[in-house]
Amino acid sequence: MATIIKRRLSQLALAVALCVGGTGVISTPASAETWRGWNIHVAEYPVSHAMDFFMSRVAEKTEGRITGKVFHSGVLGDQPDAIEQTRLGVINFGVFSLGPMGQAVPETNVVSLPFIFKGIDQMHRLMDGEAGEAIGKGLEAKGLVALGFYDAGARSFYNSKRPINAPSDVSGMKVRVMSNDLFVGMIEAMGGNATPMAFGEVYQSLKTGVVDGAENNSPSYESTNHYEVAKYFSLSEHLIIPECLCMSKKTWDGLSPEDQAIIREVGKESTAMQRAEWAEREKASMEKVKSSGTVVNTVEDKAAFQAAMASVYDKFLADNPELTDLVNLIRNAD
Ligand code: BDP
Repeated sequence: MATIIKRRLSQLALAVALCVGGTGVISTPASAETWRGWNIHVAEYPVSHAMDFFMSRVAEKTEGRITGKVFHSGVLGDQPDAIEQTRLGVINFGVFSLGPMGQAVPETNVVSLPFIFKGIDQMHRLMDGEAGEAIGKGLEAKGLVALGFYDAGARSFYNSKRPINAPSDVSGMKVRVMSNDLFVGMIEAMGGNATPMAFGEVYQSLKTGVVDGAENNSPSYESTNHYEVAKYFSLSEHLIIPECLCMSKKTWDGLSPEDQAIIREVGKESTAMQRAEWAEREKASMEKVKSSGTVVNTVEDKAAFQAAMASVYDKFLADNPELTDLVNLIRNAD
């Protein structure tokens, strides 16, 4: 502790000396930075734990050059807003689902295509490899530096009306989706009415019947208490959308190469931690919702849902021919 204080004092002395004696422009070492991290989830959630770990480990490994705080529960704003704020450097980092990122970063749309990944392990492999690299480049071009891709499992439908076993069961249903035209197309392809809406508004909307259903992974279904107001949970697993631990490029560009290396490393550690905790939380969340009277069914005929998505793929590829290779890279991977 005493060493940190001493180091901070000497940094301060150096900063003052540079300001007084010279141009007023301080290069390295920068005086201590305080970061703000955005998170949509409640504090007791795998994403939240991994983000808190990230921030405290960054502070520790940079010996106090960088400190900061993660703001949970979306208090710094909705996801689409927070993405913009992070691009602008007003927010320094966040964990964003790639789902609502499509507007800002077209490459991310590829992982919002229904059934594109064959499973979670494959998603990890591809996101840690070529697909993640291509998406990372897209993010960087739009002002975001990807430090790792967290797990968000597979998303399934839930609603207050009936179990869903076939695409026709979605027909006529009002379903909340994340803000992205792709998800609107996905629901419409099954004859449902899609309502894009902020995450924080879904509970009330389900409760009052503004929407009949929504779709998400089991930890989000559980942590938001949506299971209390939408008791049919149908395991369609139609979307596997990773989440990005992303930094503002504006913040990133102001860091020394030494601190950038530390942050890359801590990003990897926090990603590994999140993925491990995620797997545990999925099990715990399923148990909790089942024991509270939720009616859970496994969708046996996923092929029927996949077939219903043909028009979504056709439209996407027609509108984004430049992303065909990336789509095929994932679609054709083992
Ligand atoms: C959760 C994601 C979160 C999204 C939310 C949603 O972790 O980033 O905002 O779904 O449906 O699974 O909006």
